Amino acid sequence: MSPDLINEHSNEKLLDLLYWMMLTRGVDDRSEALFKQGRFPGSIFSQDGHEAISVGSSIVLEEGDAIAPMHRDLGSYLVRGMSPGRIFAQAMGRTGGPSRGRDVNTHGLGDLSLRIFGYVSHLPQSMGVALGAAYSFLYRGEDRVAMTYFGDGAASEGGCHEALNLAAVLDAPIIFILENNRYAFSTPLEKQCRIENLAIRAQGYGIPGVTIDGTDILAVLDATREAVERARSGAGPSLIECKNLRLKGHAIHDPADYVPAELMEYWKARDPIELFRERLEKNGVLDETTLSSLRSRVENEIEEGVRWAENSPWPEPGTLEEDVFA
Ligand SMILES: Cc1ncc(C[n+]2csc(CCOP(=O)(O)OP(=O)(O)O)c2C)c(N)n1
Ligand SMILES: [Mg+2]
Repeated sequence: MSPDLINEHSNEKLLDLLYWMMLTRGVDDRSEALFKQGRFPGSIFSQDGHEAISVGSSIVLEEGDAIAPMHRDLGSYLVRGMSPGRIFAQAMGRTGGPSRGRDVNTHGLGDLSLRIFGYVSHLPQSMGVALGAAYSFLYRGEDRVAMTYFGDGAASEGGCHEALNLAAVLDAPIIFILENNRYAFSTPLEKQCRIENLAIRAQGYGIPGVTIDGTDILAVLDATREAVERARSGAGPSLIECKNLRLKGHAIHDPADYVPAELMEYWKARDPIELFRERLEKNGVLDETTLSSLRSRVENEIEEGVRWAENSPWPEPGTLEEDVFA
């Protein structure tokens, strides 16, 4: 765990990071419960174990920057301004969701007014979309950056290498966050490649690449800050590989029984939220009262979000052909 980084942040900022991770876990847990109650036709991709990555990276961005999150990046959506209510409404197929009831999946979970691209289901094609945004910033001389996410599985696809290479050649202001959670659905890393740290591939593109602990939010934030500064200064893209494990199955239907028990135990003891909570307590930043008020704040926001989503109307059948471009 990054030893000194805690001193670089105010207590307010540290508690804010904890809050966003707790909200992410809370929305994810509630989504699972709503799914089991039959109130959620959409599928749920577990976020457990990814909160430090999605929150720690997206929190570095500024208004006007663009982000192309993937299916483990609920934290990025929340941090970038998408409310829990809209996220629930999306999975419920209500008009309050970003795709206005056209899609009950996270695929349609984009909002250009927040500069969030809904992700492209075909892995890893969101990387190219984010690169397009980054290049447009460069072309127009705008002081903005783009950030995108992809998994170890997506890293084995050709589009990943095309996006990284082109970003390097263009000196595009983009940050590539690689979530190496050791599995692509049920395929373990060792069946995909013969290397342990995927960031070494950055050398092949001529860009910086680092491998960091994806359970340590301060390490994620620190690495991202450096990459964002680099991109803003005109020095081009960076690759940040965050290592972790998905603490549940790929999606709600998957019990992940192919993951060895010892491996799961090892990473469960490194739950990013628990690690950070303990660290804040040890450093005198968090006490029981503050924690319980954070918990109630999160719980209230989730309750409010569910209520808002369930009150949001279903789409009118007559609007079926709206937003269809081809
Ligand atoms: C080209 C393509 N093949 C297969 C899928 C189905 N699929 C969706 S997510 C996923 C696993 C991706 O693994 P990884 O990139 O490691 O991300 P993780 O789910 O582990 O976060 C698969 C196989 C897809 N969306 N696109
Ligand atoms: Mg993976």
